[in-house]
Amino acid sequence: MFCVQCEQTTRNVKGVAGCSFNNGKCGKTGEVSDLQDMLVHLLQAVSTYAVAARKVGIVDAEIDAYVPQAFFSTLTNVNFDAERIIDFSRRAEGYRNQLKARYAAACAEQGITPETLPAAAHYQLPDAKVVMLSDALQFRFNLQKAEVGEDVIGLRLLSLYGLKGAAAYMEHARVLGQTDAEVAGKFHEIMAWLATNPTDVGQLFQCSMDIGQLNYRIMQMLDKGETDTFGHPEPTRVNTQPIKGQAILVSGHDYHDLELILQQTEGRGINVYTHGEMLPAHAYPAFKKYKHLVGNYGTAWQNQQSEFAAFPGSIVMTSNCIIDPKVGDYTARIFTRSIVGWPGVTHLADNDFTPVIEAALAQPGFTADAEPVYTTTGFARNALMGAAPAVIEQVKAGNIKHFFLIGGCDGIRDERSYYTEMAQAVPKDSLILTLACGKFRFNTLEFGDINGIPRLLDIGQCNDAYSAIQLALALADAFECGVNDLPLSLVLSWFEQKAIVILLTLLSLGIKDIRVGPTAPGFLTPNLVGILNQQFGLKLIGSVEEDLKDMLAA
Ligand code: SF4
Ligand code: SF3
Repeated sequence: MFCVQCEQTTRNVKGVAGCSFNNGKCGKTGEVSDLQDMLVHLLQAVSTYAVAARKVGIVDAEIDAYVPQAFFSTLTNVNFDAERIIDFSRRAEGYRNQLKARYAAACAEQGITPETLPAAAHYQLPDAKVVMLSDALQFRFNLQKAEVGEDVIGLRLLSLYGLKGAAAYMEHARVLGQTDAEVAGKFHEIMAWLATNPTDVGQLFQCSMDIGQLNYRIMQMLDKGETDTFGHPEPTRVNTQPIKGQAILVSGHDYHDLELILQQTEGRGINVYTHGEMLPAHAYPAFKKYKHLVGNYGTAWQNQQSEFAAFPGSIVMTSNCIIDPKVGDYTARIFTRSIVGWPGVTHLADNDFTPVIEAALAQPGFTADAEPVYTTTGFARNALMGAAPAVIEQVKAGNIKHFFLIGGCDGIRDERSYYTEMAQAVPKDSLILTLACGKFRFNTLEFGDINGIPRLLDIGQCNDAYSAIQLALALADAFECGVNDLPLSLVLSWFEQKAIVILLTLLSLGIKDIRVGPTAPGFLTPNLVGILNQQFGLKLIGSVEEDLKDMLAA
């Protein structure tokens, strides 16, 4: 195996080695990793045919939806089940064959000579897993390192991993009814182009910016899907402590699944809790009507093995991030949905959550109410825009002097305490905006307010970076300056590919001087990090004191 896509990738004394041998740091086996490389190869073949097919008028919405969905299964901490990855590959091969035949027929009908597509687009999936695994060796993404150099490999991976993040958001948007044939066409073009193993550094760099721009459109679609379906989030206080009674915990990013679970548990005497990135659900009007949605339990993904073990009910993983449930011995009461998979864990392929309800009822539940501890969420686009005039007034009066966006993913490294320390160290006349799961390190601390405006404003999930961008644009408009001229500092934490694509989106919008940590992405060479620093002022986090001085002086 070779995998270097996430922040916890294997490092040695010489630097980043990437995960190799038999197991990744995340628990992904070498077998699953190689099969995922094969799946990506097949999905690129589908996209190659989808691009050709579009030129003769064939656009297939089902295939357009499938490719990003299956690609999503290869993100960090999403699917660890070899058999499911093989199933995704078989279906991909079926779609490729279908497109191939339809393309040939359309060319014949229109009197067009079919394009000669690269050999990779014709790959035949073998029957036996052992042959798949030996084939997969030729699909590793660092194979040509000696030939093309590590910067080219790094830029290819920046695009591939960024596109994985965009694919995940496409799937989240699709679940809420938001699809766009043009976006899908652009996605296929990039997939197909990356399959040609490009070597031009300028073109590769431009590709990563194109992915950033594409993802901006996708986040806009997702925002529309969420707000059209569930209403606009309103600032909402959420209890983070247990309530007496039987319980279901819903994790991941998929609000549609949460809604189904709430509908199917209504009147059953079961309390439903959000976990991790599901927290902002409490702020949507559509969810407020469910009285049995009682609170948020647990913190960020990396703590799930102890937190789920202690949860006396059943658990549903609607999307990333799952880690080994055997460690906490809760395999029998955790369930996966959609692209998520773990061998031996029950996967719910349809919308019937009866097994989850039965598993919850078989558990003791919480025996008493705990003393409530609250956090507040729901400062997404609409609420921020509503608050903007008051914020602008306070800025003009000199009471708010700086904005910090402390956003991104959490993870295991001790260095991540930087983000808590930063939130605590920023001057009292500044506002802190948060999004994604990194906030769980400090979102129950008391930050107070500035003349009624809370100093800590949680925007929502990682994809709600879209709302943060809208606020920045509105402030820039109000102060008649560019976003880079605002007293706004972005301090991001990354873990996996969704964070990579959000970073690409911010860079593609021309946003400069972003700080990112806890480490540089392992697939970027020091040379590439240097180029990003030169072009965008992108910096790695350092000490809280020095970074703060620098940000406030800017
Ligand atoms: Fe390693 Fe991360 Fe890849 Fe898992 S996802 S194998 S930890 S680089
Ligand atoms: Fe990322 Fe798993 Fe936290 Fe959506 S998805 S934020 S880590």
